[in-house]
Amino acid sequence: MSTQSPSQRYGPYLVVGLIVLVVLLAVVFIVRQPGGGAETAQQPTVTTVPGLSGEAEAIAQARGLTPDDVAAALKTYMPTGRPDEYVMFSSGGHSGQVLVIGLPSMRLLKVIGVFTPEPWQGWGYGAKATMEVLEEGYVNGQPVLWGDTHHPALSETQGDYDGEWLFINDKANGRVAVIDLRDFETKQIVKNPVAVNDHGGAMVTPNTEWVIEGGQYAAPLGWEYASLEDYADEYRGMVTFWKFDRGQGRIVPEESFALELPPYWQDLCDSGKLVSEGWVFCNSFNAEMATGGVEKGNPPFEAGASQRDMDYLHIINLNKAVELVQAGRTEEVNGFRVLPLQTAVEEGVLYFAPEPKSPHGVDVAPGGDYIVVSGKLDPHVTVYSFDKIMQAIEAGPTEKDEYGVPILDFDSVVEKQVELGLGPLHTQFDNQGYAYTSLFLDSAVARWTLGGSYAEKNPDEPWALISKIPVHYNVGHIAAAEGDTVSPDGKYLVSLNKWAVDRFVGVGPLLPQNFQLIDITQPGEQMQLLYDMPIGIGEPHYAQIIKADKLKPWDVYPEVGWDPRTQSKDPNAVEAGQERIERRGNTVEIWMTAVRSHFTPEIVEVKKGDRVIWHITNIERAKDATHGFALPGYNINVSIEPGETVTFEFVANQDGVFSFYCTEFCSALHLEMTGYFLVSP
Ligand code: CUK
Ligand code: CUA
Repeated sequence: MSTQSPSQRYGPYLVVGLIVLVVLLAVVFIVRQPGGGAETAQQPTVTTVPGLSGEAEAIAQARGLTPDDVAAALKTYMPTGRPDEYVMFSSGGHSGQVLVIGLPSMRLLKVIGVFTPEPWQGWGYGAKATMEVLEEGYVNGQPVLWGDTHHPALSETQGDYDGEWLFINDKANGRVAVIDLRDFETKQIVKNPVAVNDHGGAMVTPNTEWVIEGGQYAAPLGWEYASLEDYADEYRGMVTFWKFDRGQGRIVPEESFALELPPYWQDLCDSGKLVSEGWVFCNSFNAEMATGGVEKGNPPFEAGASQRDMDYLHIINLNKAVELVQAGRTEEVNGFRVLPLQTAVEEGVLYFAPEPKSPHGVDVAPGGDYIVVSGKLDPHVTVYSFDKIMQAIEAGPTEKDEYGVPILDFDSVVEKQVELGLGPLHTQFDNQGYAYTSLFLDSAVARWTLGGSYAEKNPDEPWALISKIPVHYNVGHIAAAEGDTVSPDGKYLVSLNKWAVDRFVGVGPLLPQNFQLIDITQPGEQMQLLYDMPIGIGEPHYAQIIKADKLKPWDVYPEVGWDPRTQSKDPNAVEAGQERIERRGNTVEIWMTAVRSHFTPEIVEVKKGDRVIWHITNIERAKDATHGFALPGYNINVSIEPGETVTFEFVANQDGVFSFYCTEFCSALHLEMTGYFLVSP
């Protein structure tokens, strides 16, 4: 029997074991870092932050905060009651919603129900105005109650956000929604009659005359059946120009049109501005026209669509296209006007410029003079000169693609190629002559200099990479303050990261996305990461950031009895004392008011099988005095904001006793804000 104690016996093995474990853990940690493992764990280091004392110093010490950390915390801190300087409208991804976030605090202010029912706002649970909007978005009558939102677009006046409207596309189902920024509610959804899905939308022209919706995966126009063997002949790409009528606050489908394009997969688009106003730029991939079929021994799409070195930047003369449409040179697809590809080619509406293969983002510089295309599979961004494009068009291109579209000579239209790093995707701009490009594979944001007239704004060498800041991880889009307008603000940039990996407490295998706020105020190499905001609703793609004081939302609806759908007084609004229930045959109609802390009437009796039409007016004029209305068993749930009138209709097909109640904790006697809906057999 040994006389050694367990620690003496096993000590050496434990030490060796521990070392092996630490090394293994380190390897695992490094390997699982997306973007090549350049990251290292941030260990708290005990430092002293100059100028801190008392509790602040103790906190900084305990957390190992550096002076930069403390500055970052202060830069995002907004004391209670202090509103944010900027508002970011972010795509909610396949939640089908829009996220509204304050900057620099990164506080979530609202989730706007768009393509998807949203219970808190009573969006899509009976309220007629909301059901009608969602129904506009049904596809061939088939309810589609979600959307894959990608690109929000704020309305613009002379190329600057005006804070009036917001548009957003649904990639999955080829739809565009209109949100009124007076009440932050969705007013309209249009389904594209030509394409089943989209991607390069929504983008607006500088005065919001047109909302651009670019296509993605080619299909026959109207997505009618055709064999993939007839791909080149039958399948087509498209870009749609939706006419927006500001007075009505609606897209007008009858005045809108699509442009037929070759069946390359059009990706993102951007509108020209200032010198390039009237032109639109969309890039594409799969100029190879690969049709997949890995199961039949064909190259998979990812390989088939990446064989050639070049795809095509689509250069579209929108003004010319509009002239042709107005002259009646269109055909109809599902009752929607389409400008045929052949006409577009003959009349000089469409040109191509080669672009490095499988690009992703296309972004027009603030002056409208340069167009930046990101390579995705190429470490460069390719910068096209609008001037040179115009010269090349005038000189008359000699090459054509197989659909007859003129191809401009690459070298004659490119201003510069700037090498930034791996996986460049999207570009934004600031007020100091810098451009910023997300690098997906590098998990970084690159800051680089524009040349031309932008070079006067800073001392750095033009068309050069200045610095990169690591982000965590796998960045898609980036959004800078007013970063795609004619006058970007600089100051803040948000990196919309797809992966969070190790940034937050674990919440199971589905992790949040990570929005990172970056301070871009200082020139040169200094960019500072300020804040990580986990996003538990996914997956966001693009966002736009507007100066908060440009938004002029209502505090309460302008008049008691307001219909938010029409933004006018509702004929079924009712005043206090005028509440009533009327029966006409099998129809029972209720005109009800809601005010702290009661509904009037409180008891509604009907017979099984009756059709029920129910109007509720919130007669409150106090800011924030919202009431809800929930009717159990009937899937009715509405939100009635101060001044609003809501209508819902249903058939009382279940008999019994149903207690309805207010769902917003509106007052001390909120629980008493209830009533009975009695359905006799
Ligand atoms: S996006 Cu739509 S795939 Cu890069 Cu604009 Cu995310
Ligand atoms: Cu009204 Cu609670």
